[in-house]
Amino acid sequence: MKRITVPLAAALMLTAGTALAQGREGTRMAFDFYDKDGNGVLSKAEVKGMARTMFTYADKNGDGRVAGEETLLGPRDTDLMDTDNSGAVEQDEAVAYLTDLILREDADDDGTISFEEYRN
Ligand SMILES: [Ca+2]
Ligand SMILES: [Ca+2]
Ligand SMILES: [Ca+2]
Repeated sequence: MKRITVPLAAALMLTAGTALAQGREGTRMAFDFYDKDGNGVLSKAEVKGMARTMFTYADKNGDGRVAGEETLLGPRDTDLMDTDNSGAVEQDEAVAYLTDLILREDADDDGTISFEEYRN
């Protein structure tokens, strides 16, 4: 299978509709991309890297905040993630929220996300 080397496609697949988007092959490519050490599971650090990439692509004007027309998961991003009530989602808020969200898929509670957990 072709391996994708640019983060853009993987990040777009994620931001287009969260980790569930684009079918099994797209999910597999995204998973492999973020599994930086290639051990077949996503550690918390790798999940954080994924969350940071999602934030970077969501922040289209590069001002360090996701606000207005920009969106990570949907129009309610700010309600969900704006823990300091600044009216925007900053990177630390997005990374904390998304990391929690993804790590919630850790069905066997081993602290890492396997591909089977990730695609569910
Ligand atoms: Ca890994
Ligand atoms: Ca922005
Ligand atoms: Ca905020």
